[in-house]
Amino acid sequence: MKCLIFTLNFVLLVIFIAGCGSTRPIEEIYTPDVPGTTADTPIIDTGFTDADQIQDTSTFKICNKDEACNQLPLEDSHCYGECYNEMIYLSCEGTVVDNLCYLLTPPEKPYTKDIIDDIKITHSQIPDYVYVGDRLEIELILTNLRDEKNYLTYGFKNPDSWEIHPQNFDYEGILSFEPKEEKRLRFNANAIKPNILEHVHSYIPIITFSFNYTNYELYAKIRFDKRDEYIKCGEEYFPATYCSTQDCTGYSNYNSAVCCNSIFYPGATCCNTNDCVNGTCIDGKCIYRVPSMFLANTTLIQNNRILIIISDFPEFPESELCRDKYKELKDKLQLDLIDEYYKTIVYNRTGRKDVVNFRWEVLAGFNSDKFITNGDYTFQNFKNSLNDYINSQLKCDINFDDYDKIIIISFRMDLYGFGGMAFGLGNIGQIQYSNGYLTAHELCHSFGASDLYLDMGGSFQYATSLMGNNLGQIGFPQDRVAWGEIGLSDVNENGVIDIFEFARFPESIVIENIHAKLTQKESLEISFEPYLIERGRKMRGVFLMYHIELPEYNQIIDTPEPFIAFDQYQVDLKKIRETRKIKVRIVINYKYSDNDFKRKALNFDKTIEIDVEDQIR
Ligand SMILES: [Ca+2]
Repeated sequence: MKCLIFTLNFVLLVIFIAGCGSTRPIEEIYTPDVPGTTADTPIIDTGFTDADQIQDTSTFKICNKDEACNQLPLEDSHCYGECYNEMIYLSCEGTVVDNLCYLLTPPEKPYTKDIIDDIKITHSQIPDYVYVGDRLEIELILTNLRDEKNYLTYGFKNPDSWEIHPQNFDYEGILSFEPKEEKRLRFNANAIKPNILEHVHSYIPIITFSFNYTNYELYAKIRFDKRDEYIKCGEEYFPATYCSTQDCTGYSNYNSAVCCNSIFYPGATCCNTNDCVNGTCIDGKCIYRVPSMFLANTTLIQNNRILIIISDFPEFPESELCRDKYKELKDKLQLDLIDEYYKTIVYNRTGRKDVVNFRWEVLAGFNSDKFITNGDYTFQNFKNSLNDYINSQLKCDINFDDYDKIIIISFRMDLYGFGGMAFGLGNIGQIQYSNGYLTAHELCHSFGASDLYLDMGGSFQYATSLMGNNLGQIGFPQDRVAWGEIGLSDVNENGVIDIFEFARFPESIVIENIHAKLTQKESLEISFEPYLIERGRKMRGVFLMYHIELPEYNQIIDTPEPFIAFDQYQVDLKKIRETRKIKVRIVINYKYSDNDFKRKALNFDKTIEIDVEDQIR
């Protein structure tokens, strides 16, 4: 029993941690005026049907080694659809400056005004680049152009990458000039912290003077010095991991980085699949499984029934709370944009337009004062309280279990400063409703995609991606990395685009390759592979939990992975070593939305006696 609790806690912990992946803090959320365009990617009916319905086999082909088929092949392994090239190298789709990939226009040195109130300002020569540890001796030359007396108030500030030591002036003051007089301000500037990675959004100055309240700036970028443990990339050196702030918070950090073709990619883990121990490299990230994230509860090839509940916004009147308001609110919620977004990325990656099938239902007009009485505005309490209210008080005919995704939107919800958050099992919380791409981003987590903006990669190669938090403000949100994570590539390298290996409307659950073995670590390990059967074919599925029992030893475990280990305190290892047999009960439940979006449940419950392999002998 203790083990069961531990396992459940572990699962909750995993779900909770993964749930933190989400969107940028609310104050940074930008609502675009125009949804990202899909006009340049027209969707054409390819007329595909499933491979097993194709009678004419004269068009079959075999995909090349680096291609994948957009149909699940028959037993003969021919592709009856189209073969898609799956060779993926990490490359820069933007401008390369300082061996860094800028997807947006790289910032240039700003113009700085050099005559302020008839005083001309020049300076001694400054190099464009210095190395950390370099010391510059800089002289400003200020010349009064007037035939009369003049003056300048002055002060200065500098970023923490530079240390400034004034030689012949104070930190602030007034400079008085005789007619045509020239004055020189001398100071030392020590480059104390490399800032070459920090010029993403603006050019960082050495020093900013304020002369009569007009800024005058000097510039040089600070390179990392050459060190053996750094990654050499072109002529630059970069650290392998980086944290630009004291506490490593914020997005100016990375824990991994690669240099591919002389371009440095912070946050990436691979240039190509050779760099990944087991997984496949997609857009700079090694992906090991599909769906990639623990949060995922369905795939895009399934029918996804989605319930949206809007609470607390005064623009939605508190009336007809049980009625589905999809038709009147779909434009406000940009639901067509979300449909179109997923149809477009699936079509662009697979050539198929018959994959995405969302059915939306919208409840609106709720007031959380009516159902939250304990001041707890966390998502979980919001959802539970809403469920009670909808069923017990309003007696609506709505069952949360009938939906693949539940999105609750209220500005009062506590999402730890985020605008939206995915919690696993298809649960999503949002504090605003008007940007469809925010919802698309959170939904993408529920299909298996991870965030790309939590480190510096989100400022460089992933800046224009949906999971890099481009919610439409920088054009059409790209599906980089995410497309591999949600099944639109061939991560398991079997020649079939992964999503077409997943069941849509399965009829039953089977398990294969069930193994039990006694290990060197004095444990009994049991593993198996679960599959779904659809029209007689073995397909993959997203299974959320496995219930495993060893009836001979009163062991009961719920685990999110089809793998479990028991130790000597849980089972009699000696006895098992003698008999080489173990009875295992495996229970798997699988729920999905059927062809007509009705909830269907499959249940697998079998007790099997299996042979135990002994690794010690
Ligand atoms: Ca595959």
